[in-house]
Amino acid sequence: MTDMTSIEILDPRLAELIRKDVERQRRNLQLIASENFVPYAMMQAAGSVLANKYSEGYPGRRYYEGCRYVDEIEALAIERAKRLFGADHANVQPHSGSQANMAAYLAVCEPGDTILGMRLDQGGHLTHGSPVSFSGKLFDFVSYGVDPETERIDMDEVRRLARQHRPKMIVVGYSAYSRIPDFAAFREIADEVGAVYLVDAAHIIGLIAGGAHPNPVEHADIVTATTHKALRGPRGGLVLCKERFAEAIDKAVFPLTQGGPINHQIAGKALAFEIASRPEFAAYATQVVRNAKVLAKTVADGGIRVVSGGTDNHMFLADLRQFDPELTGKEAAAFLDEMGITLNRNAIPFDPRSPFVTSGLRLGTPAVTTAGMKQEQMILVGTLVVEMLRKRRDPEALGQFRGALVELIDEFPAYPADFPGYVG
Ligand code: DSN
Repeated sequence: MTDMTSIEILDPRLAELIRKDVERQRRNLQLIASENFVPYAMMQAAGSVLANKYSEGYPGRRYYEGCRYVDEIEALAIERAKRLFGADHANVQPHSGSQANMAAYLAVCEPGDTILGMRLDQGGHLTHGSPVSFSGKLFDFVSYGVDPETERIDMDEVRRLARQHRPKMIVVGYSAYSRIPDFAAFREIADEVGAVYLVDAAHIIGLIAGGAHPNPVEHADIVTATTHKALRGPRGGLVLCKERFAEAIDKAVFPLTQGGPINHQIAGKALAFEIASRPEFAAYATQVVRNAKVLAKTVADGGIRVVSGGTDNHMFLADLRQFDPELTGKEAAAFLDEMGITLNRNAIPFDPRSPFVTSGLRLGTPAVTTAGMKQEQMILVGTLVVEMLRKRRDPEALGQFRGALVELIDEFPAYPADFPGYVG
């Protein structure tokens, strides 16, 4: 029989590091817009013996024997994803959002083809053409951005660039943009220039699942996503597409860009889609957006400018320049983490500082909403963010803020106090 010794006995050092991280997740307020707390059942599915199985191929068409049950599990995940998002076709094998994007590009484009996407420094993602990513190395990316006044996507620029460059693909969907893209207008532009229309919904897929954000599936040819952000599933990727792209997408995931599927993660995805189809999840997604709106307003009322004036989704960017011209995003994020509020520095549109330093912070509400916080708590959180930064050299004030934060965190813990951070 296999070794059934627990991790505490087998590798106490590793067990302790996991315990330390669950403690960190419990003790700090988690405002990173792309993070969340997975439920216990997700750890059971994603930590299961399905990790043992090799199954290159797709349900019913594998290169290994013994795939009866992983076939059923993957088929279940596919069926649930299609139903949840109203998609013709789903591929649940991408190991990550980046892998999903790679497969989507290579399903449609040849190396060297032109793709139109959002500038990384205005909200796009590394895989939308950054020169240090495969995307920028393999494809000729042309980038659109936001209007400097409104800080919303400049659709005139998108149209102009699309007409000028006739891209093979247009990419919509962002890591740091708090407004709802005009999915129908992008469809028109893609049709006008004959481009394939891809939405990278990694950040918003959980909101879409819960009906708290418009669904791009009806407009786009291909939608890529991750399953571990607001969707609260296992770390992994997903591709949804119209039937006419199904074969190309499947071939681009396997065998073009990946080998064996990660079956325990696919089981977790099946579970995430099931949970996300329930009314409780719709209430959660709605609350995530409500919380983000209140948090953004509180931060703005406190004197920190919010990019584009607010948010329609789960996150927003705070511009520190007027609040304190000396304070960089890097310093502010490190200081807040020390104080017990974890978020990330982020470039703001037209940021004069480097992407490593930045003038902004990104704040998101998926994790704190999972912990049970509502608008009332967001007012306190926003006030603490602003006042901790304002009084960052006043130890007495900071002591009081820390006290209020600890009280809040104790009232809304991410996990029970005795939970070691793994299934046991
Ligand atoms: N790295 C993720 C984020 O934090 O937005 C996107 O993939």
